[in-house]
Amino acid sequence: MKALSKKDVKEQLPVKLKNWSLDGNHIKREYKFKTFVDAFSFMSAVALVAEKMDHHPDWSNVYNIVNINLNTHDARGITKLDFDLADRIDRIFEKYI
Ligand code: H2B
Repeated sequence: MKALSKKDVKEQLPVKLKNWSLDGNHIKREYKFKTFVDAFSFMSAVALVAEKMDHHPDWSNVYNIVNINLNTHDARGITKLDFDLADRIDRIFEKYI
């Protein structure tokens, strides 16, 4: 999987992933939940999808906040896999709003 150019990422992000932004070598989004249990449940659901895709997020959780960074380590950049995983994660999040 070939890394997308910065230009391509900057063009595609606002169209395909409205709540994500480019930050250096990764795309990122912050998710806020009502409770810690919601945040952790969301992470569990994301973990199962990530494992199926064999594509894993770099993330952190503090109480009801989950921060997710995505890039493709093997490509040393951002690829379509990151866009696909981000979209799946956004769909999971909709169940928690
Ligand atoms: N996740 C991410 N985000 N980037 C990768 O390059 C990657 C991964 N590579 N998960 C996968 C696992 C690779 O290490 C295994 C061997 O398929």
